[in-house]
Amino acid sequence: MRFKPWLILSVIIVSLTSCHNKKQSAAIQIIPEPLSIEQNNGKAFIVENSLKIQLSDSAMLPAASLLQDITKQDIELIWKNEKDSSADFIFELNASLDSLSHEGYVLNISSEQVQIQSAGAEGLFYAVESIRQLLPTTFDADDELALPACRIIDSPRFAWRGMHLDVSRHFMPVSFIKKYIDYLAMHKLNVFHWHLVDGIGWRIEIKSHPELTDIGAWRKVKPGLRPMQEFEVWREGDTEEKYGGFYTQDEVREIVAYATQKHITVLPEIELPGHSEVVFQCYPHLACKDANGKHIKNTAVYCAANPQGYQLLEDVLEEVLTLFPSEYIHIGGDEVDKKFWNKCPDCQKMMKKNGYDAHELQSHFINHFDTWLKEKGRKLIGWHEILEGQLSPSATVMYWASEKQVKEYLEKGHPTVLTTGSHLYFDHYQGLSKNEPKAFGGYAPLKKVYDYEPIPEGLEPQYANLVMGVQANIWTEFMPNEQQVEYMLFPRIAALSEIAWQQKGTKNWRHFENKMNGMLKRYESMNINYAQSALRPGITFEFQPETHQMKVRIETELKADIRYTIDGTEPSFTNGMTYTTPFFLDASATIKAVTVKNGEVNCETEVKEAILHKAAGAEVELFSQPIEKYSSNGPLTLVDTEFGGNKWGNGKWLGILQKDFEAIIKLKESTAIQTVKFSCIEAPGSGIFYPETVQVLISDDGADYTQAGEWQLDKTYQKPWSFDVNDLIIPIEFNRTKAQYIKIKARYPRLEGTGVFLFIDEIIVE
Ligand code: TNX
Repeated sequence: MRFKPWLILSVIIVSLTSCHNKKQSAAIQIIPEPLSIEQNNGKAFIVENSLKIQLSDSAMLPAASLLQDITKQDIELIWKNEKDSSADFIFELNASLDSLSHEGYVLNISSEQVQIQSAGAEGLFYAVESIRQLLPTTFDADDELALPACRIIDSPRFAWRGMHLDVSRHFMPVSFIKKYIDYLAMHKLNVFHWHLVDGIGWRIEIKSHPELTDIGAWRKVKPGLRPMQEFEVWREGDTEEKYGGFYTQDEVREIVAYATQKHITVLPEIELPGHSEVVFQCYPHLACKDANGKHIKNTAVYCAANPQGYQLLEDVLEEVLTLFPSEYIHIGGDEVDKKFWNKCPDCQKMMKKNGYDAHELQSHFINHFDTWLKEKGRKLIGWHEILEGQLSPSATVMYWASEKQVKEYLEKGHPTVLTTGSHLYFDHYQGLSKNEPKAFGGYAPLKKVYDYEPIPEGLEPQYANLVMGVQANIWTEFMPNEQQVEYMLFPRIAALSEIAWQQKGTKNWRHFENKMNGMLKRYESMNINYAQSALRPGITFEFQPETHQMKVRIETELKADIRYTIDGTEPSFTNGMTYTTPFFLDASATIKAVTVKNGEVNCETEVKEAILHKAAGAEVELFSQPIEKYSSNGPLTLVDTEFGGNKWGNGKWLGILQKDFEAIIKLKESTAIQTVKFSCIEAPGSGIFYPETVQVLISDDGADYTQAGEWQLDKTYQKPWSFDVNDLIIPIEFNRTKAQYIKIKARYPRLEGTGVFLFIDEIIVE
């Protein structure tokens, strides 16, 4: 090839100019996405060693102090009303911007000055939070910092943008609560819902009832058991290890003041009338009575007929009100087990006298505090179960059931905060459970959270207007420490912030994915223990009936470079292939995949067996129908080569309730077979059990069947039902025989006191 000097020169010119341009117009990336970003070609504003900030109101101080934190510069405050051209930053309160709300802002950056205008101090603060994301991820105080010339207009979609934290199941120290508040502010969230009370730990000092924390803040550690299992408070003299903690009122004040500086409202939650086991270990006389008039020991619910219970709670709330200035007070109200009320002679008497059923008794309890709070100038908010019975119309609801029922609940007409359980429960898994630290259950990976649209389709505007906002919840049953809370919070908090802030219909996953590149680096620079789950490859199979092949997809949620092998060797930067598009397999294989970054493997190897067995894609006749919710892909679910794995709720299983399982698999032609493997799962806590027996019968004509093999469970079903989930592939082997029809029967265990599900997935024929 001839040397072409002009080609080299032009390549240099192109790369120089494109490099230059790139620097000028590196796209502005902000999470949550602002209403509009106009980037112009003007020169950047250079942040000098000391910053002059012009302000006119002390309400602007939190924004100024944030600016100092994020730029690491000294600041000089210029108190003045008229614009001062010598100022680097001008903060201005401008009532004419009210249409953007007090939290919206207009941010103008030119080479001379940065001007921020808002109708409220909150908006100024959020503009500075946006500026944080215009700065490099890491820098030193003496580095030259440039803010790109631009005009950003911003306004949030929802007024309530919340994040909850359960500090009862596991206690989190004050230092972490402050960090948590910083994380919220950074994502423009404005409510910190502090779940201070639950069954196994009382976490707020109450001066009039010191026992609540002297005793109720500490529990016995019972080796081998989870915190809630056989829960007992720890008392002076007990020899067991103790666990717990609580916040003194001074600490609470400190945290509320800290949050106020970040424009975050702290919403305290004091659970009533359920989730209160700990209270009855402190005060046994507040529990319901049994038929013999004795106070019940193990209950979670206040006796609804005992005025002393109401009095205790009023005393508690009285102190809570002095500590928390929030308009709303959360009183819990979820999962009240009414069986005690239905047996307690005092509750029974009260129900009879007032003509209440158990739901109405609950409403009586809730409405008592609704009235009480109203008299004190506050508003009650509670979990959506408070809608059972006759709820006071003024009560506000926090909804935590699944997305499917949102519409139905909103149509009941109460102002509502959506903390939708199917999408916004950050105690749920964010990756395949086999790869994740133990979590509560459920599945809420990053993209599922991101894609959530809170307002259901077809909802009348008068009901849509009842949605005050959204919130995600962190229940800490399985989060023993701060690191684990961070892991569950990040990066999903970024997705939450976009749902809460961005205008309806403007989200764009690809754009978010790009922005997350930078955001993850920012998290790294802040030493945040974010989950890498969205960067771990997931392998899925799709059987191709026409070609009898398996289509293999390897994907990550967030963009990453994937390397894989199909020969059982370890994929790495140098071994295996780079994944670009789905590929096809003609025979069974072990797929191994990793993501790579900067020349190194960036995650543990994901391994999945592709089993292309003889019944793949075969015709299946099902004699026992699954319930609708667990019917997955119908009969094909059993032969689609995609295994359910260890999650029964993932749409890859058939769930059959109180029925024996029976199905016939019809192969294309008479085929030599010698093994049938039956995949099942047990989750006793959810009523899912292994079968007692599995039988395989074979036939060549579909009429006469002979038994080929049988399997019997060799363990007894245990009580109390455990929350462990196990999956099992049962091999049934027999002499190699030719057959076209395979009948599989599985008997469900007849257990007392519970409905029994059989969950069945792939039936492998070899
Ligand atoms: C339900 S959501 C609860 C909590 C649990 C959570 C676990 C709600 C109001 N109550 O007590 O911690 O599920 O996901």
